[in-house]
Amino acid sequence: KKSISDEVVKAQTAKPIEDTIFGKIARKEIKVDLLHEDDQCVAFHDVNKQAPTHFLVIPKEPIPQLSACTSSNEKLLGHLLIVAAQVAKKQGLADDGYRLVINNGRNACQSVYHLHIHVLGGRQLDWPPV
Ligand code: D5M
Repeated sequence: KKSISDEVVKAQTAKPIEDTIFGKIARKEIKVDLLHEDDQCVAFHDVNKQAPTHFLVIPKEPIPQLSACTSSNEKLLGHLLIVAAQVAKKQGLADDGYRLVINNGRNACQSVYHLHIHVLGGRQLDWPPV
């Protein structure tokens, strides 16, 4: 059993960003069907799907948004793209194509402030995105 002081320390050091729904998914506090998991990221279906196949790739590290990234995140960002392509292939999207989207900030309608890459496919997508 953890002591109270451990819990207090944990509460005092918790960053708000770690409390997004995606933080909880990344830490396995909320169980979702994972399409992929490794030491750096997880992928899972979007609950509000905008295409026949629509999944998200998120880092385990709770980075709020793309614009918060620095060159220290270069390797991780590259990894997320590679994983997106690998999962897209596994989902059968490789032949017909698919789209990656990162919504960054208010104008882009970012709603969850934990970095995520949308991967959409399984239908003809319009351009430009509305
Ligand atoms: O997109 C955030 C996306 O996250 C949006 O398409 C819904 C999705 N979402 C929200 N909660 C969940 C859970 N619990 N599982 C799966 N998908 C979820 P944004 O780019 O921030 O607008």
